[in-house]
Amino acid sequence: YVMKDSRHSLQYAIGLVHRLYLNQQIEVLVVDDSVTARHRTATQLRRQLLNVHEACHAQEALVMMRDHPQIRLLLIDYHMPKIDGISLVRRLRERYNKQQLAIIGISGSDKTGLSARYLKQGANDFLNQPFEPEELQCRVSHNLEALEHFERIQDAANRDHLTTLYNRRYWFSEGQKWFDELKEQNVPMGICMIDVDHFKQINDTWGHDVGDQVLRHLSQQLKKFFPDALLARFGGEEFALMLPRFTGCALSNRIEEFRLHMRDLPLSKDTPLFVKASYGVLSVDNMGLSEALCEADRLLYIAKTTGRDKIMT
Ligand code: GH3
Ligand code: MG
Ligand code: MG
Ligand code: MG
Repeated sequence: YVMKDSRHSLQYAIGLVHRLYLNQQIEVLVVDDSVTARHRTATQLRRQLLNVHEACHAQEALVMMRDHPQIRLLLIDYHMPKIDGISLVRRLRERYNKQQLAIIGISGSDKTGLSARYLKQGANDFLNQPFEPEELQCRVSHNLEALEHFERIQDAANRDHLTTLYNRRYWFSEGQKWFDELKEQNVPMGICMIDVDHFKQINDTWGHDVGDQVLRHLSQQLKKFFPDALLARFGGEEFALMLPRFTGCALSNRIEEFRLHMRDLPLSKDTPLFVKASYGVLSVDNMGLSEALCEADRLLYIAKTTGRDKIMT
């Protein structure tokens, strides 16, 4: 990657190297009916180590967006047959907001105030053709950086810093959406509340850092074990799960499996510490989200007061 002399580019380059290291290439889409122009733009973007898709008209672009949900940025030419670039922006904005997806409008001429029209329809930026490779590179970098900044701000607001699980507030707002959608589609669901047993003792015996490690360890295992669940750290050593499609025995068996898995899994090779916890497990029927959570919490309390290290349904 050719580093330019601004701090922004340096940060971008570091981010790029990091993503390459993690094998997470950023996907972009160039939409242009002119083969020559499209190839030129795509080639320049590939030099920026981006994973570039190409579409020759709007309809193809919409299909690609559906098939490649990882696409983060689009460059859209104006003059195209059937659906022009601005109409395509309008359609895309019905589905993706500016913070999810960056759009840069492109046109050969700006005589008709095209840039303003693009921006009004929700494009993030505009490029006049022919453009310098460096201008393309800068605009693309700036727009990707803006998306990343927004993502970081969002994560800071919605996630717990220690475990990177969602926080309680976000779990509730996202959970309500899941809840409503699942109800509408008649999909049953389970809710589980977890509280680590005698966590204060773990802190007192092993130290606060090991206590933190325990919370991260439990969170990682939750993510692995329940990839389709909505997970949160509610605070302290308390966690919540929403599990679509799991109720009754299937739900309690799955949670029991996890409980046993955790109590057999040492914190690390050198730390023979096994995480025991109590679980309140509820199959949701005719109730609201808050009510369901209260009920799961009540079951958790019963698990706590009747011996701990168990699930209560
Ligand atoms: P019980 O089995 O009844 O749940 O007992 P407990 O010790 O797990 O529960 P208690 O509520 O008495 O103590 C929770 C402890 O968790 C107290 C608090 O210092 C500790 N704690 C809360 N947040 C963190 C954290 O982020 N890191 C660490 N290491 N400890 C935390
Ligand atoms: Mg064209
Ligand atoms: Mg506890
Ligand atoms: Mg607690």
